[in-house]
Amino acid sequence: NPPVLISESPKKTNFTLRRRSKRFLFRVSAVSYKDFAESALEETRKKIVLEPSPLQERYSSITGLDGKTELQMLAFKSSKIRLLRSMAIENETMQVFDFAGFMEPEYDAPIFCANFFTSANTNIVVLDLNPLHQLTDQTDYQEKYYNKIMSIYHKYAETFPWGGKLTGESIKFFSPLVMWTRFSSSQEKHKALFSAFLEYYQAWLEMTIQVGDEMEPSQVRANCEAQHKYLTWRAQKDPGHGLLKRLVGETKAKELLRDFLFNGVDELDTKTFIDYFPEYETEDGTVSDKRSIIGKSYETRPWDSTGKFIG
Ligand code: BLA
Repeated sequence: NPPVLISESPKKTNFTLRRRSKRFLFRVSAVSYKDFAESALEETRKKIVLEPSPLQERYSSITGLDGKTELQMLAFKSSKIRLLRSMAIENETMQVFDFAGFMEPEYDAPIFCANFFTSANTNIVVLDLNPLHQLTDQTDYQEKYYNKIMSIYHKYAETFPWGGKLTGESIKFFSPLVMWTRFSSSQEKHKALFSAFLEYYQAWLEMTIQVGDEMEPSQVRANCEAQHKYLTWRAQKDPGHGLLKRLVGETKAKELLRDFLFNGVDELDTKTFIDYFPEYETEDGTVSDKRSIIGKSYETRPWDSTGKFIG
């Protein structure tokens, strides 16, 4: 079923800008990612029973160090979904959205991943069902989850073209369905982003409903380790860290990353970042501060239109 537009999401907001002692009033389209989260949750409740996550008691909202930035956190679980969580950050000049869904280890369904960063005029967007297992050597995983729904990607490919070079390491966490794009703000684009978000989300939700549980202990262990590797990468190297630290301070940012956003990194397995990504080990045995060893890569989309990896 096509997603329905539940609310007129991108809102009109007034902003005043001071420049050379004159005041200009701008009417710009500011997007409200809190509405994105509410719509996804509303869709979820139509299909499955959501329970509050224990994380919700500890994380609901935070005001940034500037006294003006609001961070809103939501966290749920279901019988199959280990964690469905959202963080929306807003101030006068910026909106950030990080919405993710992680399965219990008995299920191998992908990880839902929406990361939207909006500032004055630019938007950086990653929207994907991140594969739990490598698609290159698990072709049945691609067949099981992606081949049937490639039309969702094609529907938005023209509106949201490939965003250009990105951290090379990121590609292996992405699927052929990924929407990686940058664009200037407009109401039309934000409206299209809202429907893309709901459509990707509904595809994921359907997968979580259809997926059967693994009975083989070795498979459950493999799912658990794959999710832990993903969490370990993002808790250490996600591009949003710098901004999050500036907004709430280093201690709070670290707590948000390890306990809320990438919850499970300290529980699902005991392997360390260096165990998974030894190329980041420095001479004294610590993790390199570098965001990337490979560097920026993939000027163009590394999948063909059928979703085959072409590098
Ligand atoms: C930039 N965010 C980016 C970029 C990517 C992502 C690919 C482009 C820069 C790069 O190539 O690294 C997103 N990368 C991802 C995602 C995965 C990944 C989702 O590997 C998953 C595996 N973004 C957020 C949050 C903030 C944020 C919560 O999701 C802030 C709190 C900010 N992202 C942010 C900023 C940039 C960015 C400020 C631009 C700065 C930069 O490029 O370093």
